[in-house]
Amino acid sequence: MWHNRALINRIVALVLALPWFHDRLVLGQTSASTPDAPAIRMDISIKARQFLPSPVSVPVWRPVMLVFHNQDVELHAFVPMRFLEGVPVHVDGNGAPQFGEQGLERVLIPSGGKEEIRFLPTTASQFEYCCDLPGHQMVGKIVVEEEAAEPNIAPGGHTSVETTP
Ligand SMILES: [Cu+2]
Repeated sequence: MWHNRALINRIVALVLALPWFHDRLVLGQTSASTPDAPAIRMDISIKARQFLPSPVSVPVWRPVMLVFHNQDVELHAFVPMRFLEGVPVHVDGNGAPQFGEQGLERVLIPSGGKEEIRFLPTTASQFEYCCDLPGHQMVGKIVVEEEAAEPNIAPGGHTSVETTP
């Protein structure tokens, strides 16, 4: 049974790891961001039962890669609570991701472990995530900011800018 569950999780992870342009097709949305726009990398250390730094700020409609480094001697978890519900997420690293019907629910990150979590923020807002292991009481915050200027479009790109409702 356990092996089946692990296999299902692996398959779900693969299915969710689709390119960004497909993500937008799935979500039925358009934007000015390009599929090959470089991801914005944010390194977050987990140390002494804290997520550092927190908050981190990222622009909306740009692929983001959160890289968690567990520098503690104990296991921790990244739990996105609600903010990644229904959002295609690519997870990579030596942690143990758990997916449910709403997508990524939790990633266990071992001591010394590193986990990359990639997604496309589509809403400018503030989101909290946590570690839900007993007694840890760890909360981190991600601020998705409205971009002041036009998103960067590669020279020669044909991406058209459409007004969002
Ligand atoms: Cu923890």
